[in-house]
Amino acid sequence: AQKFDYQGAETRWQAAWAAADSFRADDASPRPKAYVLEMFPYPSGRIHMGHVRNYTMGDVIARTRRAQGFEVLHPMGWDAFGMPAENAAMERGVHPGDWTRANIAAMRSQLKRLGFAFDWSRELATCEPDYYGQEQALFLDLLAAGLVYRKESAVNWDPVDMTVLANEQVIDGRGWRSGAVVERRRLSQWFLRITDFADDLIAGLETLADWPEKVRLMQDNWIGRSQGLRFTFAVVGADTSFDVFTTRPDTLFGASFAALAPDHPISTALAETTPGLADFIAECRAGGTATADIEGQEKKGYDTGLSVVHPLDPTITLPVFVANFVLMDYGTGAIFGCPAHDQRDLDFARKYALPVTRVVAPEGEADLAVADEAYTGPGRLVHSRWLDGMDIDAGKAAVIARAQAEGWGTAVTQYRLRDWGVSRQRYWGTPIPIIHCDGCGAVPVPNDQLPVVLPEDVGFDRPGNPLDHHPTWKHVACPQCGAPARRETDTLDTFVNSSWYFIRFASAPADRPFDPAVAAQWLPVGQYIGGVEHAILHLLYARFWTRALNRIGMIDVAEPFAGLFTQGMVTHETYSRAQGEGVAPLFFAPEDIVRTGTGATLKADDAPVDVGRVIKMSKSKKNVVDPDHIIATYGADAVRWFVLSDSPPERDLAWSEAGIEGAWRFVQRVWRLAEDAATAPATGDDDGKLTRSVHRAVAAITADIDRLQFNKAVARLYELVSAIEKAAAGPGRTDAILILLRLVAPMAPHLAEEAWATLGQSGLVADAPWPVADPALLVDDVVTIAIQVNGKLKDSFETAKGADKAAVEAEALARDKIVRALGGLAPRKVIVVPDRLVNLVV
Ligand code: ANZ
Ligand code: ZN
Repeated sequence: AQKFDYQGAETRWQAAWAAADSFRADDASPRPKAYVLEMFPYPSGRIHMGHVRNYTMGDVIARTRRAQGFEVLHPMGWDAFGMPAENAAMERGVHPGDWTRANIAAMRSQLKRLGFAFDWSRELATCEPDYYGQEQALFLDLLAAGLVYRKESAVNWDPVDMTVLANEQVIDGRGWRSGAVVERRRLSQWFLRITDFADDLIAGLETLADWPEKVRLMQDNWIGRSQGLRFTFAVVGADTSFDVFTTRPDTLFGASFAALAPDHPISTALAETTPGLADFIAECRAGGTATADIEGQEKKGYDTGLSVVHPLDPTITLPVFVANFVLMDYGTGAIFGCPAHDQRDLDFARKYALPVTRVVAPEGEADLAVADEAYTGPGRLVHSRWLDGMDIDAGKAAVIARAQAEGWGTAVTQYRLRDWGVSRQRYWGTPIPIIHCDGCGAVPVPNDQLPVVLPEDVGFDRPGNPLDHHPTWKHVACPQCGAPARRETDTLDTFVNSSWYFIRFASAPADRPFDPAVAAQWLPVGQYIGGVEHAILHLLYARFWTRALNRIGMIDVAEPFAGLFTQGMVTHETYSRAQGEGVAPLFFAPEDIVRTGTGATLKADDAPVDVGRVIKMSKSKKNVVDPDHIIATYGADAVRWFVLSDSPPERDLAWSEAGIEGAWRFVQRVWRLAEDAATAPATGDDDGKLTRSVHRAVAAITADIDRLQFNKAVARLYELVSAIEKAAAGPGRTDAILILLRLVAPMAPHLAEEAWATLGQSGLVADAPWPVADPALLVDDVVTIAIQVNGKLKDSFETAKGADKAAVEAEALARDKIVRALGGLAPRKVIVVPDRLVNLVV
């Protein structure tokens, strides 16, 4: 027998699908619609195994749904703006656009080699004006609806590179590129009012039954709704007061100080006359804005000398500090500190020798001493006068009730979620379509002047934003008064690009962002698949964006993704050699290694290397396997098969040579079955046992794919292949193989097409309907029912054990042989012995 010629098959069938336009989604189709989407890739240069795994899963669903009669939308595109393109420009002098477009071309051809059933006619790249121009239109729609605003806010400023850094680009308080100590600066920036949707975004999680529980929880925590009390502290001996926000009003009798944010108006005012405080505030401003940075810092404060009155007992006063761990843009920018029950407060209290009073005691604990860990668990209130004995919730309610009754505080709901700052001081992004005029202020670019196109002629030899340095681009006339004005040179956060691409895939007219009627036919996305690293920001922003468009009447869905699946990573062992104390080990790529039982050697020198842990594939550890190389060696189908087979899709998949070889062997086995069947004469009889195995496989595999349990489906296909191999050659076996091919087609489509054609089937297996299991053949226990006419055996048939008498009788009477035997007479009497026989008396 011939080996399966995967290279020939890949070329042949990819061309056939393209020629037939098999995977184009037709908006006008009367079939029910299914939208299957994988998170679109960043065009970094080459696809990696994580992409292969992600897109293979989506492809199995898309192809299966298509076979099941759905009109499937399965698009692909490029999340093409972002920093790496600018880094390439700075490091290698290539234009971000050229770099990005070359990467897209390379990755597109890699994806095509894998035979994914994408509707390439809908391909989009976010860096092209036809996409980002429509994004600008949407931005202006949201601005008109009051969902966009401009305000001053703190950013991380790199004083050497003269640029704003994202929180991730600040490492230990220093710029990732320059190494300079980062400063906090205030800049005017654009914000989207995501906080307006905080409650909706929480409530919406309830409707997302097909999302992982874990992701819903992460979103809920990120939005971070907390109930608390906002109350006023009166400053002793002055006509001033300030508000604090607390989620723990129950601990008020444990208060030992109050603290203000360095940027709090009272701090700023005091600093004018207190040089020491001014210095302290300046020190606080150095350092990043990320919460992690702030939490990691040593807690420091400056005693203002002021004190405030305790609201529950006017005889108690508390000192007021300015503290580095109090943030201006959370709550009210001021707190009361309760060291026994808050770790930050405890660290602070120890440093400044403030009292530490325990006010919550766990049930049955007598020792109330506080060491260096704050107690945040449940318990009953102590040292709290009239609150003593209450549990935490009762205590909170009691203090809130008293505050409201006495008029010094109110219950409030607070969110951790902040409005979404979308301004980036970068070139390679969507230009914010605003023009600044000295007379008119910030003026939206009129719709007929969109898109605001990025200039191509920019340089990266100077620090800062190239749009800002461009000699002419930003100088325009004000659309309102005609006076000389300046374009906004900030671009939008790339998360904006990925917040609506799935809508543009569904509908992409040239003259507007999307056609609502067409988009409505496809949305919400039925199944979205991607990495869990996007569980918070991307998904939250896309949910917000969809809700915002819904609120302004542009789209009819509130949630963009009905089903979500987060797949595990692809991992590989590492190979390294130690290079001595204090020096990082030297890592080697898998293709340079020979595995020797439990160890490994380097091909170059035959000497051993250390085999390390199985971890996520990464360039730095060199444990990456290049998809191109694997496709060339084993074929696209073997790669697809392997990424589906070895572990549950939500878990990590350890890449192994043995695994991909096993996948390759499976492809050959299926091919051999088909080839043999095509050449062997069709003799023998139908095999009832094989038919039952086939139908059971059909039912089980259909259910597995529905639940995205691809590894289980794969395991059942192995079983089915074994069952077919054991069965005698003949028409029954050939039928079984044809069903096998339809089941295998979503996973190994080239193999399935080639075998389908070899078996003389007309048309594409991609166009063949999904097999449907006969429920009668699925039951576990099957009995043979003998049919007698006047006591003489005439026929028999198989049916489910315990089958209904009437059904058994009907089946018996309908059989060809019996109809003939009865010669048109109706039996006088029918005797049914359950699970055994039907006797017809004529
Ligand atoms: C007193 C208290 C006692 C607090 C206690 C906690 C424990 P979440 O749950 O994250 O909303 N806080 C309030 N505003 C702050 C700000 N601007 N910067 C830093 N911390 C601030 O956190 C709410 C708690 O964080 C509040 O409750 C407040 O400290 C602190 F045993 O008030 B708490
Ligand atoms: Zn003007």
